[in-house]
Amino acid sequence: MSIPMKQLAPLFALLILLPLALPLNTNAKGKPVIFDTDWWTDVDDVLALRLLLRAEREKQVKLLGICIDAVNPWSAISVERFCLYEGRRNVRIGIDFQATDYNGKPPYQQLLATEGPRGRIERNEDCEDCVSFYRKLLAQSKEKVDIISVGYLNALSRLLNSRGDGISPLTGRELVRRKVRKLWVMGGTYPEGRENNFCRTERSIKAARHVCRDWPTKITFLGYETGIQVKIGGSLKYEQNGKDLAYRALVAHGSSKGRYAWDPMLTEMACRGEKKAGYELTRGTTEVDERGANTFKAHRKGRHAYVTMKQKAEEFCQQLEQRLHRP
Ligand SMILES: [Ca+2]
Repeated sequence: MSIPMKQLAPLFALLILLPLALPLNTNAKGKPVIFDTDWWTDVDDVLALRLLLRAEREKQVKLLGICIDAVNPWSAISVERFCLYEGRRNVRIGIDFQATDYNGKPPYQQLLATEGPRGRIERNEDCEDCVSFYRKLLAQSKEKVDIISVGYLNALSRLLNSRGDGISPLTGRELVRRKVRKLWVMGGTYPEGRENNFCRTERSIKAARHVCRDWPTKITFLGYETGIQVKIGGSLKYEQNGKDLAYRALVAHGSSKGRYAWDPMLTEMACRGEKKAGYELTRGTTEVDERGANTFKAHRKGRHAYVTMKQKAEEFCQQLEQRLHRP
């Protein structure tokens, strides 16, 4: 049977529009999450995303979308193609298009963009800006959403500053207050110190100060001092004769023996909950100064908390290392 082109035209139009109008992932079970990553100079974001997508397959979470908070030429295409490599299609991606000043050479993004399966994204501009991305996902979600931040906080700061618009009459802060359950942040050093995700640039410092001061929900932080005790990923060398794409990203980063697990630990904890994942909480308030250094004032009713490991570091290593492999 042949169908006249005229009848097919609306279908083609719909197919062209599809990348910009993907349905929300509302049928999957698990708590809804948005992943916010710099996907930039460090490779632990790649391992974190692998763990997150595994948690989604296990129905612990449902991934509503990924926000990239630092722009490089291969940001969106490499994120999408790594997701496809992991078997996750149609992931919604937003970008903070203002964050073009995190200088450096992207160590593994071109590799993922070249070697991963081809998807619908060819350039960053195929994605929407982080503010409308977040506002849409939050406004449309019927359940409260957890946000997992393993990068800089500039996209979340811009979300807080956003005004009511055609997506929602609510301000960004009010939208967060009503629609976000909890924010999970890899950032800072506890109880005090100076760490990259807060202090890297003027942009990251301003954003970290803003989010720590004004974010209206609970925040759980995992700091530099925790991730530096756990190194993972080296055993991926034995997966697919060394051709596993996450392992090749580690090699491209110069971390063939593994990388410290800041982002993977935070992500796994966000999926499972602090206690189940083996952490103890200290409640209080995190403050960030104009140099990007942070202090933590402990008090029982604080909206913030940072975590310390209840198990030995080797146990975290073993558990996370194992979860990086395909079951
Ligand atoms: Ca990161």
